[in-house]
Amino acid sequence: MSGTDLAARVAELKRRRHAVILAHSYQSPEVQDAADYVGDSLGLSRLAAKTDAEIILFCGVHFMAETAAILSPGKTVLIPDANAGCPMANMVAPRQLGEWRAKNPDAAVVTYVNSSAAVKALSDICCTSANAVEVVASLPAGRRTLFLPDRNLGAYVASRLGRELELWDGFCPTHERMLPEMADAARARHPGAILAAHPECRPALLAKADFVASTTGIVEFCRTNPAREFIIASEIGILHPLGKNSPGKLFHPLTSVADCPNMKLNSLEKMVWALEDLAPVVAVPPDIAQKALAPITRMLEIR
Ligand code: CIZ
Ligand code: SF4
Repeated sequence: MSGTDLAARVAELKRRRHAVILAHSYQSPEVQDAADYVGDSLGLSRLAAKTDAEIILFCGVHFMAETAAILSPGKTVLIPDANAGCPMANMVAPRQLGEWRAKNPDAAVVTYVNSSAAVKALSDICCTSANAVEVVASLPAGRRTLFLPDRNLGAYVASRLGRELELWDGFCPTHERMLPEMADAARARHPGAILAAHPECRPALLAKADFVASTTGIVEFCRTNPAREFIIASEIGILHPLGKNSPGKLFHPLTSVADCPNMKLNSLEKMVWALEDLAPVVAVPPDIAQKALAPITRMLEIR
């Protein structure tokens, strides 16, 4: 089947199944275009909780579908490819967090949503890249704080707030591939362009950026900024919503190697299969879902 035929088949199955399709802005363009909503993991999970649809096809990575399942008990959450995991989320196991907590019994534990439900279940509060600064700022300033799994986002939050955080040594392999010298090369290629970067990038690269924000923050910044030309240091899927939201502006990826292979496991063909078979289902065991809901809810109350 051609891409157009597959997209038509997805639309037909979606109607027949009364499903809603959510896609992360790091998905490939054709997957994003087949979705009802495109956004970040938190925005999409909020939509998942609100929708009347009983079936949610979540085109993203596993932890995102898990968060949607936790916030939408009773709904069926499908993911096109069950192997679409996030290496950063896999860099901390529940046992390791348990040990870290035991060594720091008085510390608060802030967990980035890029983590498994079982790790969230052992945490005090969650955060996303859009609200990490506000979440950490909500904790008492003198309180010892463990931040996981992303050392880069943690270091960024610490520097923004002038606070010390204990950082887990995790990172996103895709964002880590972007190096500070690439910023100099991109600026030389595109003089005058504004450099916007995601806080999962290395601190030395963030130091060279004009603006640092989450995916939603970058899209909004570029849409409203009067400049016409931008260099983007984030996963390259974001170029698609950037182009759609800011027609007529020019976006250059910092590098084409920032392409997350896990995000790209999902495809139109696998979306068809998922809607035909109602599988693979992403389900979180009820005891873990219940424990993980508390730190997620605490985060949602802040922002
Ligand atoms: O939370 C998300 O969706 C991720 C992984 C990135 C972002 O900045 O939105
Ligand atoms: Fe995980 Fe990085 Fe891929 Fe996002 S881009 S899913 S953080 S590996």
